Amino acid sequence: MQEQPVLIERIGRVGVIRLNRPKQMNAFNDALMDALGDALLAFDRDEGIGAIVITGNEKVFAAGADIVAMASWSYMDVYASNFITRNWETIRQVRKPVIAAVSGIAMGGGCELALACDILIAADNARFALPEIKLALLPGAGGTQRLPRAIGKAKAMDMCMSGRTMSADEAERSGLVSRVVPAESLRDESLALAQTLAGYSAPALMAIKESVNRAFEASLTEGMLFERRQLHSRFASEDAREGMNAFLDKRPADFRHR
Ligand code: CO8
Repeated sequence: MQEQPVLIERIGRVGVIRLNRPKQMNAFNDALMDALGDALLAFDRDEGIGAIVITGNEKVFAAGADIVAMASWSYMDVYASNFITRNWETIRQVRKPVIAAVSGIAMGGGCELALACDILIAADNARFALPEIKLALLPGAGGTQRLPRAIGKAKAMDMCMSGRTMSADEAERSGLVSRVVPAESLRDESLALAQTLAGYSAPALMAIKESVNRAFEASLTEGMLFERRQLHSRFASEDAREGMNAFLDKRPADFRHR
């Protein structure tokens, strides 16, 4: 029987997606990216899910695009099929928080997928690289755009042009990852964070995600206006009423995600 390219698990209100082509170091082919996109959209539609975790195995998050598949493609193949745009960017449609839990190698498209997530937790053995230059390609799945926004031009140019590897420590110092944890506790720490988020008001988290992402698209004035209107609209939500009343009553809030 053929292996599933991603494995799906539900843990309470958390949806876990495990990249699963271990023999190919989780290299991305169409089957994997279609399955990842389907799983992300299914969890996003599911009212019983409040946060999503994408992970790999202990040794590798993902080693990037499948070079075996790409080696024979022509310009017309990738242009006509809209390579990458077609099915790699489904993650941009997801409105719930997505956490990347990265252990081991996150290279090329693997690093770019992690960069496309909202929060990136790295195990202390994680290694990040955009080595496409070594193939005479370039980081074409958002790497040249998201990396400078995350770590600034100097380090982004260095990583994209040299193809060098960045350790988990340097990645944390540089702002590429949110937190570094011991490899053996990556799963527990990621799930604990996801469970915390999933316990908060889902529409409030969506408003935060939209607002923070807007910071990369808009001027400060426009971004602030967007943020302010998001805040104002929170006052029309049942959850904000409940959150503030629960604080006043000194009891835990019971959010209904409304
Ligand atoms: N694609 C296909 N197969 C791969 C890939 C990959 N990206 N990476 C590893 N594999 C396979 C190897 O071929 C090998 O298979 P086999 O056992 O059949 O020979 C198996 O996985 C194990 O790999 P290694 O023996 O090389 O294992 P090591 O532990 O020695 O090395 C590395 C691991 C460092 C990850 C090494 O395999 C490597 O450098 N891989 C390539 C990484 C890379 O270059 N990634 C970028 C790919 S391009 C990309 O992601 C671009 C995305 C968007 C741009 C699009 C442009 C058009």
